[in-house]
Amino acid sequence: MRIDVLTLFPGVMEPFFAASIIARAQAAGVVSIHCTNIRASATDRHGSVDDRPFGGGPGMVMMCGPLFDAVERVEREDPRPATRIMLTPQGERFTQEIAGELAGLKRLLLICGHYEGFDERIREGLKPREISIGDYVLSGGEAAAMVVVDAVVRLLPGALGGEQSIEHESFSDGRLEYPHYTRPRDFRGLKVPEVLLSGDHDRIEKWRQSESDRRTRQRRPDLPGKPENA
Ligand code: 9D3
Repeated sequence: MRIDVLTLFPGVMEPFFAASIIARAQAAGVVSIHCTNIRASATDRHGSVDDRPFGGGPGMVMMCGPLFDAVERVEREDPRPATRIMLTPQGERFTQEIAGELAGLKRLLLICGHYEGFDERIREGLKPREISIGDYVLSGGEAAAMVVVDAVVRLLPGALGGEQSIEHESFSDGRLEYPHYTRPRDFRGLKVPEVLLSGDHDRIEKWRQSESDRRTRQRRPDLPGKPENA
């Protein structure tokens, strides 16, 4: 998969993509991620990418020209057609299901805005899918794009290397994880549950399932949580 990110802050995003699982996935050839500064497509001598809104009002609006140019330029860099995704507060809510859908594509183009919003003709002309990561106010699309890239890349075959399969994880099966413990057995009087030290793998498995169910019911009653399929 190839992922392009259009942003005014490539320097904020690049170190994130250069770390951990995403870095390893890139080194393994599973994905390549390219950040492009929208400002490189500005046409005036000030490097403007935003302007005041027609009709008045607060804030600045991302201009059509630089963004269309940036999209057209990066799309020409690779023959695979890109699925265009714009990160906006008005988008559909990002979910694990959407992450799975995006992970099946060959090429993504993520567009991050800053300022009050995008000129509406960017929506009309580029017809991107719009995604929001939740109901809270960010100062731009960059943090949201990092969330989307992280959730998608770790689903790509080979991205997790030798680690265990994603089938066991929260949300993919609609329930939360059981509690985890490691050494020491007693930390300042806080003990590891006896069952985990018992060596009885049948009992351990049953305990983990019941803790997972209890936690899901208590904290996330909205999740499907299928204890009967466990
Ligand atoms: C203060 C400006 N807001 C008026 C109530 C509108 C607004 C414009 C631009 C709010 C946030 C932003 C910047 N946010 C994003 O670009 C963004 C975002 C978000 O804020 N929350 C959740 N998902 C996303 S994806 C992109």
